Amino acid sequence: MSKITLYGIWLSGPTYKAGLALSLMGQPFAYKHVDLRAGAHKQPDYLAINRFGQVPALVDGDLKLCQSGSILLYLADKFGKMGGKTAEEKARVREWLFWEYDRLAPNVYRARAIKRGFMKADDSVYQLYTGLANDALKVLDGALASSSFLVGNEATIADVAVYGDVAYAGEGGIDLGPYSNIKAWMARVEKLPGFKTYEDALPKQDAA
Ligand SMILES: N[C@@H](CCC(=O)N[C@@H](CS)C(=O)NCC(=O)O)C(=O)O
Repeated sequence: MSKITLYGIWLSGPTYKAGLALSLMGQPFAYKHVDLRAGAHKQPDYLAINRFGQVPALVDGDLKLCQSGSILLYLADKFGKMGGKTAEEKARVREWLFWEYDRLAPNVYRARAIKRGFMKADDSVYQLYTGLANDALKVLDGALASSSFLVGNEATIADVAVYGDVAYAGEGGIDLGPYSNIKAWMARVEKLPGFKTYEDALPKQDAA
C-alpha cells in the first residue's frame, strides 16, 4: 500500500490541520512542499491535484483531495479514528468543522497574515478580523466550559480543526488571556499522543 502524500507549506494553518491529524492518528505520510511564494500552487501540475489552487492537498492512491475539513473527514473515516463514535457525534463533528471555517479560521488566519506581513490591510480591516475572531472565541470558550473536548469524551478531528485555528491567535495579535476554557482545552490537546506544534508537524521541504 502506497503512503499518503500531503502537499502543503509548513506556515499554512490548513496544512497543519492535516499534518496534525495524521500525526495524532499515528499515520506516517510523505510530504511535498508547495512553494506559494513562487506560485507553485497555480501551476498546471499542482492544479491537477487541487483544482482550487490552494494548499493543502492529499493524495492517497488515485484519490486527490483538497479542503482541510474534507481531508480530516476522509482520514477519520479511512483510519476509523477521531471521527466520533455515534451518528450524532459524527454529525456534531461536522457542525464544528463547518462553524470553524465560517467564524473562526478566516478571522484568525487573516489577522495573522496581516501581522506577519503576508497580507496588507488597513488597521480598520485588522480590527474587523480580530473583532470577529473574538466573537467566535467567546462562543468556543462557552462550549468548552463543561466538556473536555468538543464532541464526546475524546479528541476528534473537530478538536484538530479548531486547534489549528486557535494555535495562530497569538501570531495574529489576538489575546487568549480572557479565554480560560480554551487555554485549558489547548493544554489537553497538546498532551495527546502524537501531538506536534505547527513548527514540528510539517517538514520544511519534501520528505519521503
Ligand atoms: N478552506 C481551505 C483554505 C486553504 C487556504 O486558504 N490555503 C492557503 C494557504 S494557508 C492558500 O493556499 N493560499 C493561496 C491561495 O489561495 O491562492 C482549506 O481548509 O483547505
